[in-house]
Amino acid sequence: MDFKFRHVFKAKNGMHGGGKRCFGIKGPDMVLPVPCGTIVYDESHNILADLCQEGEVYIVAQGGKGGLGNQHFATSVNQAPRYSQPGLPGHVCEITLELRLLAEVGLIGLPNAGKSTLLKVLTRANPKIAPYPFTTLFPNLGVLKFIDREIVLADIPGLVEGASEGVGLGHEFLRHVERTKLLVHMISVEPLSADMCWDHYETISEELRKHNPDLATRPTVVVLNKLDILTGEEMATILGHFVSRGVPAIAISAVTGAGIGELISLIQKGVD
Ligand SMILES: Nc1nc2c(ncn2[C@@H]2O[C@H](COP(=O)(O)OP(=O)(O)OP(=O)(O)O)[C@@H](O)[C@H]2O)c(=O)[nH]1
Ligand SMILES: [Mg+2]
Repeated sequence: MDFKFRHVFKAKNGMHGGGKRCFGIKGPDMVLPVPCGTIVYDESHNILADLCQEGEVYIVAQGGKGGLGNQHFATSVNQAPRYSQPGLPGHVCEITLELRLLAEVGLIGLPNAGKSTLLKVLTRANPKIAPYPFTTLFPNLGVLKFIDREIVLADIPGLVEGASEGVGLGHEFLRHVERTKLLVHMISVEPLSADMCWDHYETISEELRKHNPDLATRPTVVVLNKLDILTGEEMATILGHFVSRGVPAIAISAVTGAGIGELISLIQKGVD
């Protein structure tokens, strides 16, 4: 947001030199703080820096070198020359900043699948959850804690058909899952029919493929959510439908907690 409405950043000039051989004070650096995971591009979209480490610094535009005062040009016959060298202008350039979150696991799926509910169950994040699509407007991060390690999960806004071409909110956020090691693809069983659940799965898989073929081959845990609204038999039918198409899935309920233990161990295995 800091860069959304303000586009011109200019460091202050250094001070002028003065009499008695005084040089002017250097102008203060203009520092633009950015979150970890920010990529800096130049005008032709080449990557200048990928700032992934806390405290990492990249100099985008070097200030101009100060000029030399007249004392530098003094000679024995001209001890106070009327000449001095002017300072050089600073570097001016145009850059693009792009944030790609540094999460190990990305939660993806259609709107209303229960991604934010799952994030809330797995981590201490407190995302907004509501029974309508597009509740999540910006990615949420949460940390899944184990005794010996922590895994960062990103819950991104729901994707829809055409997301890879800019439909809905998802396109803007698909890049946030590009760095993840593992995707958790959530499908709500709410349509109640195995065919429709499969359609939803294919819609999202297709958008991932179109956005970046790498994402389509990323290790993925397919999760059928809202197990609690089905009978055991109905759930088994849907799971069978996925398995027969070569996509093993697990069934969970983010609300009752059923299947969450199994999902956690799959996540742990998936990122190791
Ligand atoms: N019955 C049932 N409802 C669930 C379950 N998980 C989530 N829900 C409900 O589904 C609705 C949508 O949940 P969210 O977590 O906001 O869904 P989302 O995938 O984050 O949705 P977007 O942010 O719009 O993409 C909410 O009303 C949840 O309470 C579940 O396991 N069972
Ligand atoms: Mg959400």
